[in-house]
Amino acid sequence: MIKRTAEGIILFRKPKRLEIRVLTDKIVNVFITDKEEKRKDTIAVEKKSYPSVNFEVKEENGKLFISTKSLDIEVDMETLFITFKDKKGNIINEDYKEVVIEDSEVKCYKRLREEHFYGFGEKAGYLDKKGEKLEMWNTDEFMTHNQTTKLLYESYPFFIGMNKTHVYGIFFDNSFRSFFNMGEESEEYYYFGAYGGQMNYYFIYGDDIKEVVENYTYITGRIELPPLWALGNQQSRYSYTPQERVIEIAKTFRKKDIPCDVIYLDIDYMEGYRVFTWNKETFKDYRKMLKELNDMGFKVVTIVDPGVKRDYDYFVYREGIEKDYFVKDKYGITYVGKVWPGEACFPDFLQERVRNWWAEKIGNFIRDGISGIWNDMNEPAVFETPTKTMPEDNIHVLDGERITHREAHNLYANYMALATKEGLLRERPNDRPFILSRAAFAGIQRYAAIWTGDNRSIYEHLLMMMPMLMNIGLSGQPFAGADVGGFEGDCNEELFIRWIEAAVFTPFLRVHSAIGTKDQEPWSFGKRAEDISRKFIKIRYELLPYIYDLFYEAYRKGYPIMRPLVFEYQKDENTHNIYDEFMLGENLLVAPVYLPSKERREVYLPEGIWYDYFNGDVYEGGKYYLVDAPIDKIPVFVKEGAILVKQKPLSYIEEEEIEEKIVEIYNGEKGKYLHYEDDGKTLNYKKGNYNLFNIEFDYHEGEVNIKFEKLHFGYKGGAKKYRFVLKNFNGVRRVIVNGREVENYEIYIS
Ligand code: MIG
Repeated sequence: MIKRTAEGIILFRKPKRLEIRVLTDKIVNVFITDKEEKRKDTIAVEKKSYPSVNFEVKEENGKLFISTKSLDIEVDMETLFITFKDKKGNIINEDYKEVVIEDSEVKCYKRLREEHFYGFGEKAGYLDKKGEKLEMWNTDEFMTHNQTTKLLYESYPFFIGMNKTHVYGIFFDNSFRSFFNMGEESEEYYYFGAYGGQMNYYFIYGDDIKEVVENYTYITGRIELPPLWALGNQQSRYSYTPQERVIEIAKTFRKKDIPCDVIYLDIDYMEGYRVFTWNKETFKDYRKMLKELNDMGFKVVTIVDPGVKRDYDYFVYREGIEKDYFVKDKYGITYVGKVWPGEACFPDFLQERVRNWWAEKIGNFIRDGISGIWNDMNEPAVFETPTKTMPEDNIHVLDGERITHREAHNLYANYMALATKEGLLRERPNDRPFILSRAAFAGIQRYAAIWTGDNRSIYEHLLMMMPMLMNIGLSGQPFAGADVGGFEGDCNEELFIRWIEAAVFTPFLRVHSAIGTKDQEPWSFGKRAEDISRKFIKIRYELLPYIYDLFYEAYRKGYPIMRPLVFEYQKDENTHNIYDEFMLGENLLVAPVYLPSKERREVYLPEGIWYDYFNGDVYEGGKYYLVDAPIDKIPVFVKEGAILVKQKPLSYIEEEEIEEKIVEIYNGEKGKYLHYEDDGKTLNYKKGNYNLFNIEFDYHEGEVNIKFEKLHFGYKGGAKKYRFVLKNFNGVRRVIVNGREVENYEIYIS
């Protein structure tokens, strides 16, 4: 029996029921069950309803056909096999075996079609996951991560399948421990599934990888614009203490003229690791410290863990017990697990009333001058247990329904981040909230930036940072970074230099290191490392407008900021598993040195002409080069026709209003670029208080023709002057800006 619904169809084939919803021409939701249950969307799914889409339904020879403008979907009414075809009749993706639906396992098989697989969020290993076996279960893995490490802190049950003819994504919206076998078991099929929950997935088609990511983030949401300071250089360690040490670090940045915007306070600022308290001895005058830091232009981000110390004299615990805010064990008794404060209880952030309580705590706590919150241990991690977390049969309450930790585990961090975001907004309703989270589930980008957890000061982890951040970016989370210099272990001079050279081109830039390790400030390794760090951090600050434009693009379209070459050059097979080069937007290609004692490295440049960012050397793409990279150089290339917007490097982002921006135009036939600008801190951009400029040029017969137009002008406090700089052009006779020949290539904004 078939029932047509507003969004699609429901097909009954006892005992199974298949629901297909057409959400857009290219996005289809598939839900199969054998129970009288409704489809459950997790917090990953942002949209609750979709504008209606035209589609046709037809039944013929035991098959059901659904067609949209871009897809033909065929369902075999006997087996419920689904085939997705393009409009030319070519198969994009098809089921291989019947879907398995059991209480303890759901599983969906798809035929392998020579795909490369990307996405899967925070995973060890290289870029392409073809032939691999993966799982999703947020885990505090403190052993050194290596290629065989299966579980890390975050879970994104999303992947992209790409072959010569098609590209699509599958988002499996199931929060239970999930698994993905991408051709490890068979050459004919792959499968994905979970140990519980529903078979509820989204098939996401696109003309290219870009469109697949855009469509995936149409479902799971996109970042909001972060405060600009969060794009600056950030310094952390476990832990800066006492407060005098924090001030000393801050002053040293200013004294040494190394740009820095943020200082992090790790767990030792607290009194006995009690959240929302300050250590009475080491942070006696924390208000004064916060003020001093703020006066010096530093933002302060404090760590807040979920575990609340079990201590009747401690207000947070008392309130939590009195109001019944904590996660329960299977008998309904408040669960106690060991974390930093010793025995602790865990707020059940899945409940709205608990989030409200937490939000109030956060709001009060930041009042004295804290700008952002760092969520750690939110897998949630629990010490002295074989599973590293709480029992799977613990009980949470979600939307009035009791669910087990098995289902809640991977969602815990997103709900905690949501509560934290509400807290920040409660205290400062018009400021952009900043949260840094270790654990995550798909959709985390709507609430928090992430970092990749406890890496180690080894070259392998400098390398691993690249594919990991790129796959996280392809999984809808563009705002991500790794601990620069490595967390565990002692960093050394050369490794630190190589790491910072690469990291300044990643979306989130923060140095962090573990307790007991060697100092890891930019000046801790001698003058050479200090000078090189300064130089590269300043390069990032110069590129700030360009980087911010990428955040704007991520906000609008969900594109990764740091992206693999395949994202831009999908047709070029050489790019399909390049994991040791990356792009910052579409214009910059970065090829870090990630091995010791190397003064040169192999670089692949895709089609087109490329210019060395530092000295303008010209390279013809489509080839491999051996590029010189002495210790103070990282190979970075600019694409022909690129437009880069820059500004002078400040020592912190809010140091002064930027009066002048520099528009660098790189030789090429033509180029086009969107430049975005707003106040960088408030939510006023959502009310139209921003500027959007279209910058374009073409070049022929010695004539550079530049067009600079206001697409939107709603923010008066932006740069007053744009200065154009031509890079790598030869034989220019005339430069025309907005129809007028000019000598000094400038534009004044009014
Ligand atoms: O069990 O707060 O990943 O960044 O410095 C270790 C102390 C707890 C783990 C985090 C790390 C942080 C550390 N935390």
